[in-house]
Amino acid sequence: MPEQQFTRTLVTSALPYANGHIHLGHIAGAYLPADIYVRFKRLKGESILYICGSDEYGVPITLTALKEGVSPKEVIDRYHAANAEAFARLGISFDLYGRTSWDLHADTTQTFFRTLYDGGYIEEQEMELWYSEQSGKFLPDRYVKGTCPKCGYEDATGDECENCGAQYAAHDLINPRVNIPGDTSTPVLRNSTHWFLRLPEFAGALKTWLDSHPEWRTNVKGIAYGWVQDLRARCITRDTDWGVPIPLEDPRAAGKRIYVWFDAPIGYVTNTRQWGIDTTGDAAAWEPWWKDASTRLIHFIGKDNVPFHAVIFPAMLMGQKDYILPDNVVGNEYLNVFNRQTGKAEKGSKSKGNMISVRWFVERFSRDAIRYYICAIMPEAKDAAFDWDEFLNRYNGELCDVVGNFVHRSLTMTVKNFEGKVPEPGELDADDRALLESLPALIDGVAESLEGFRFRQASERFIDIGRRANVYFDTKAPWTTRKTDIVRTGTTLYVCCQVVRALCTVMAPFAPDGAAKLAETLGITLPQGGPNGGPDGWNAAKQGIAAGSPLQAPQVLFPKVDPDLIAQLADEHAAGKAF
Ligand code: B3M
Ligand code: ZN
Repeated sequence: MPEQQFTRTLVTSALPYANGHIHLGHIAGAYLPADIYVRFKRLKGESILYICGSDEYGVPITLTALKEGVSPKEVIDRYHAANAEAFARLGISFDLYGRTSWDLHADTTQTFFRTLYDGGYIEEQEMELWYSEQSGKFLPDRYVKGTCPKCGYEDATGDECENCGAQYAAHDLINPRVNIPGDTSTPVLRNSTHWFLRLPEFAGALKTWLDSHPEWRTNVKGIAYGWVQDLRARCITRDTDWGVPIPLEDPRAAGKRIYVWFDAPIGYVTNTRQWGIDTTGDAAAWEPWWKDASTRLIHFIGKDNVPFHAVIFPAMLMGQKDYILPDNVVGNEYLNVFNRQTGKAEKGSKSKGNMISVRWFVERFSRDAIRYYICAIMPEAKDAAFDWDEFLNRYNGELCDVVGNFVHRSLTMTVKNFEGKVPEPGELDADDRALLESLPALIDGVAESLEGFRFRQASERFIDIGRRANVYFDTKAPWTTRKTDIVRTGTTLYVCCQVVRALCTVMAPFAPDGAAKLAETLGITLPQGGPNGGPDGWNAAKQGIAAGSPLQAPQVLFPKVDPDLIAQLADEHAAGKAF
């Protein structure tokens, strides 16, 4: 099959629920990889748009509100603002971070629903649901808890077990109990009408579409195929007043709303619409991003969101007739937490208090340090674990010692001995030529990894450029030749400046602040690109930096982290205070 030519790329990251602070697990799953990818593409000058936002409906939010005794609106306002800020501080560079509570979103969602309904893809079903007579309401999702009929997990919800993934009818739940503070009643079963998305209608098309993407990650494909083999109609409404109203003139829709997992992915569309209005004033500016076959749509998500992005949302898009489908769904595994006491990795959990929030972390470390380490251990094919010692060793030992140090000693020596300018090279020897000639391929190597969504490999290849440069620097020993052979020293440092120039570009997606500082020192601009594209600043790195170019005094790009600080913060973390 010939590779499809795309003219623009739309990247999305899963919309985090606005019911808690985002933590490093979120970042490793859906945000950092997407941001690195987007920054790379912007540098390359491709037309690219990066959309995200808060997921503001659903039971997680109303439950938080109930437990805190505040309104759902208060909850979402608080966490929307906090999370938007945390992302910004980490340099996650969305073009728009929207909200599903916007009116515009109700409009997009209702249009999706109506189109599916009119196309015959939505059916009604009368179903038995758990109901609390004490609270006088139905108990959707996590409002009822009980024992899983399949695995015996005691915190299973009404129709789904988060432990074993089983789905079952409400009456199969064992020992149901009401999960509302103050409600001590035993739930009873009652009938209610709901609306279901007829997923089996899309089985053939979904299978064909999945078959056309052999390049997807195996973990994502495995889950998606598993679902497609066993599709059932899925309930897309709930008994709640917190959600998008059902756009049907039907008395049975009273007191019910569209299910959050139906509206949430549509949030990507809403937020693209809002972005179009904000940036162009044109209410139709979003359409090519979702309806033009030359747009490449890529979803970045954590593994638990695969069924929704690789099966259900694509089916919803198919039912709209004129929408494109995702070209890739990049799903990451989980980032666990290494427990220093037990010496084992464990799942991040609120009750264990072992999670590290972004807001806590960005107060204590530079975002380049955080981004670099999380990228270096990114849970792409299997779970990874955050480990304080490893954070220290990899940041200090790789980004600081290998890249930062090479850049710093090269530029310091150059500025000192060559009047603040890139020196004129003398005759090149074999070492000089070997390093210079290897640079384009090394830059391409990083690009190839990024294009293939292999972020760990990309970061290793980036550091590898620094390693080679250090070997060269040590072999050439310019600090010695400086006293005996200034021409030779100039040649060495000229070659070093070329590597520094390449590193400046290559580091930008991973460590944007370091790259910006270095660009200032080198007197170059790294193109910002964006939705309209721009010059190819990535490959421009291969042209190097001309002899005679003025240099500013070098700054420390990556200050080392103090091991004592790590020890102290690891203790705080162990005490559950890193959130
Ligand atoms: N908010 C679930 C989650 O945070 C959900 C993702 C929505 S993406 C459309 O895992
Ligand atoms: Zn179970």
